[in-house]
Amino acid sequence: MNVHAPALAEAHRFDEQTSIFADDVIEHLSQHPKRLSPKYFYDAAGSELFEQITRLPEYYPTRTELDILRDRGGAISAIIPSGSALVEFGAGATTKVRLLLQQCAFGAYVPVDISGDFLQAQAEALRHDFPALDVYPVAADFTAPFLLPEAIAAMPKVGFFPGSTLGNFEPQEARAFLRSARDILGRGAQMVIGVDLEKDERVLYEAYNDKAGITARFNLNVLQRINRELGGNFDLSAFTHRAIYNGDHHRIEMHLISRKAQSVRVLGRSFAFRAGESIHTENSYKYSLERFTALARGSGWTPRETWTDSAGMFSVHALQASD
Ligand code: AVI
Repeated sequence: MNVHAPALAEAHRFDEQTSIFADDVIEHLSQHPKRLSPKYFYDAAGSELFEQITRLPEYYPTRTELDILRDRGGAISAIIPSGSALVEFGAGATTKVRLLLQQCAFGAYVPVDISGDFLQAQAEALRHDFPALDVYPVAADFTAPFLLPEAIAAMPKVGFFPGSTLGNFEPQEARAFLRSARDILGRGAQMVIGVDLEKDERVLYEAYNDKAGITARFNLNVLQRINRELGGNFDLSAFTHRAIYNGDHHRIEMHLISRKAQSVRVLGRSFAFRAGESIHTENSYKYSLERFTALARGSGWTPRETWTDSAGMFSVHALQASD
């Protein structure tokens, strides 16, 4: 992975993150079938489009998870030792963590995110609204090992991974993430994690094919990002959004489909597309409660409690690190 990054950085004067992005794009567009990693959706424009998605009538996960966190706040707080440090893997909108912070007596909050600027802004807002809370932001890729701040060493640890972001990991990546989180948080830790559930295919289809076309814009934005950051020449009007449910793999797949035979240049390289050819941009895995529980058990965690909404759309799990 990323073997070309130093050469690309040198030639284009890229910073480290852009070099890795460039290297991944070249590698993944050279594969058959072509693909792009979903982690590259989230530049400033992509993050804003994702916020819009979370408010769409068809996109049930965000509001359903918020309802569960709100309704089950008492039960969640009952299993969390007071004075625990809450370690959030990835720091997006603070709406969900605010619900936990309001309902449980945490002593510290540690948001972990690769985007240092964004992290500082979120940390400042939380310090302002929760003056008694110590906030220790950590700028790191939360899918790789990182060190927790020394200041929380003696506190009980609670991991927080909402939003069913786990669903965007391939099963082996999900297992690796849960194992790594277990190692980082240590013995006796707990984890609160949101997981989207399998359901009627039509509901899933509509959640990723919204009428307003925001998900399509979110998907296409990754091509815009390649154009802007890597000097690509994708014609966005020559690609179309496609999201389908793949029942065999229990996942929504997002693709960008080339409307015609065309050639696209990125960083001096040419990529040929057939009419109808896909770039596979995202998988969003949907779990049954049994499959998620088995995944957690196989990854160093013992399921403690599971909460769902009354329609069984979404689940929130409290896990305990296995000894
Ligand atoms: C962030 N993640 C859990 C979202 C999902 O539902 O898989 C990303 C997303 N993709 C399209 N719509 C939302």
